[in-house]
Amino acid sequence: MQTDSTILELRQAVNAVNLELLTKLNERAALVAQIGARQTELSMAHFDPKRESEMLELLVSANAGPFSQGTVKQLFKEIFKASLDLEEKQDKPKLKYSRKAHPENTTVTVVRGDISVTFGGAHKVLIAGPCSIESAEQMDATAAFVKSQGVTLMRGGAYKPRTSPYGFQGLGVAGLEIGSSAARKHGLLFVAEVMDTRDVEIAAQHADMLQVGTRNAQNFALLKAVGQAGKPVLLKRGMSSTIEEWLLTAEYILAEGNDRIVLCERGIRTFEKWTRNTLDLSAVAVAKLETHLPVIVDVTHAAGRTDILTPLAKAALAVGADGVHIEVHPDPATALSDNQQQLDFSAFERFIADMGNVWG
Ligand SMILES: [Mn+2]
Repeated sequence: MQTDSTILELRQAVNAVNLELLTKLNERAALVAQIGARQTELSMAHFDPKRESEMLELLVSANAGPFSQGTVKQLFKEIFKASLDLEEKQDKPKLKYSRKAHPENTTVTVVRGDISVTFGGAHKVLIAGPCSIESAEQMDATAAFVKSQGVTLMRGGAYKPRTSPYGFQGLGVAGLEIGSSAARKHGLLFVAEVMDTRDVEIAAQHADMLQVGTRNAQNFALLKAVGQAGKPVLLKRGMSSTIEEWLLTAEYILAEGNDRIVLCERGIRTFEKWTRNTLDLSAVAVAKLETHLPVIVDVTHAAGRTDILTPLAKAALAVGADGVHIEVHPDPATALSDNQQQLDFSAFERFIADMGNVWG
């Protein structure tokens, strides 16, 4: 088909305008990038809705057509969005969690005396223990058992974030004492969740690693306090956090000067009901790519059931996780929390056998 010579000429003119627009758009982008850099220096937000609406008003009042006001707004909103993306993108290498800022893997060592475990190194790490600390007998039995299974880092909750205020809230300081003494007696390290800034100091005295749980993933005061506590942090992903929000959570702790952070994917909320949460293995792969921090997977809370933990743990390690977190209890049926999803000792032994020789 032959093209009309008038159309050809007009198209040439359009090409020329396209190139002019491109030059102008990039001129604009370069200016915006300078503004963005200055805002970052001053710790100011890039997005300013007032400024955007002023720019749009100015454009609409200057618009002589043929584009409608709505079209002009729409086009410029796209340009504003692209500019904001540019500003955010140029900040990203400056984020402390970013692999761009720190290309090598960070290893996180949890240590007390001559007992230590390292995340992100050559070996995969298994964290195991009960959901809640309930009694000295329960923790003593669990500690002896997990030690016999080759575990070095035992978990146990002294402060329990429960959906109902009438659910078991944990033993608090008494629980921390029980957990740490059981760990010490059996030569284990101890990780415990902390929920309140007021408890960080006492928790740090008893635990070798502090956990920030999924419900506190955006408790920024707690993140700052944990960042200052001088202990390694097990940082769970919020059940409704995007990957970016999760990593920015780590940034809060990093910004306090603490880079001993182990990220933990624990399943996110979706429409699915046959698992308690949906284990997001993509997030593990993305976190390993985007950050230099170790990443582990909590299979227990992701699944909410005991019969798929081995395949989930295998999948987690296959996708690049540096370890697995799992709950085990001497008598899960009588546990004061999460009694549907904790393994008993014989099921834990089967889990260890099925996983094979993967732990360091
Ligand atoms: Mn639990």
